Amino acid sequence: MPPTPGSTPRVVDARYLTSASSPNQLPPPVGVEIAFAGRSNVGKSSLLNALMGRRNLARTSRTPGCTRLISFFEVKLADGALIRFVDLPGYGYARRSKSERSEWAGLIETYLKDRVTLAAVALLVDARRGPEVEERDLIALLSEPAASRKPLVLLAVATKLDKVAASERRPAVERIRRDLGRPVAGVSVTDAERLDALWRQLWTASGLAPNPAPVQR
Ligand SMILES: Nc1nc2c(ncn2[C@@H]2O[C@H](COP(=O)(O)OP(=O)(O)O)[C@@H](O)[C@H]2O)c(=O)[nH]1
Ligand SMILES: [Mg+2]
Repeated sequence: MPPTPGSTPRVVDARYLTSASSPNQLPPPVGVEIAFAGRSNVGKSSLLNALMGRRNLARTSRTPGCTRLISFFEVKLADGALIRFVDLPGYGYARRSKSERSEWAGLIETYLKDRVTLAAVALLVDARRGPEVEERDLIALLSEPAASRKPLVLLAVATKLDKVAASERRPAVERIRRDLGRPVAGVSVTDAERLDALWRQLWTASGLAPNPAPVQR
């Protein structure tokens, strides 16, 4: 049955495709990609696992900054559509050497500026911490005109909302929204309803949802 407008996409399969540590290792650009960005430990891998309905496909780690690769996952939806989820390396490694930081910046910037299949970027921000300079830098980078790709959807996501007291959740998300000047989806890996809402937004942003609702670019 074709999906109905407003419904949540159902994941029927998810698999790891490949990882790249330099631009020449990126897989051929095929289909539609949604990238997930955020500082180390913000909850990227956990969110990817939750959205893909897989416990440990995107490896989660308690050691911040141990992922220096761009990893690609292929997600198959019930209507047969394929979406690639892309786990970007976390930023905010103060302890890294300068050359390592510039290698990282080169890879991530090349990907974000040139990738023709990139439809949307989910920018993750810890709900308790709010955006800092790295998040602003990333938004500025994504706002620059890009030569080879279409304009993309930027979705801000406030993570680990369960760690904020229930009465503080709405104000915390609202603060981040005001700070970034764009809509923010609050999520927690333990909150299925919020995860579904985010999935619907990502699906719309991918351009694969039926009669997509307008999304702010
Ligand atoms: N309470 C809570 N903890 C979370 C949530 N998401 C991630 N975490 C924890 O935060 C830590 C870092 O998560 P991870 O997904 O590895 O972050 P990454 O470095 O951004 O990939 C891990 O200990 C996770 O269990 C969440 O929604 N709620
Ligand atoms: Mg991770």
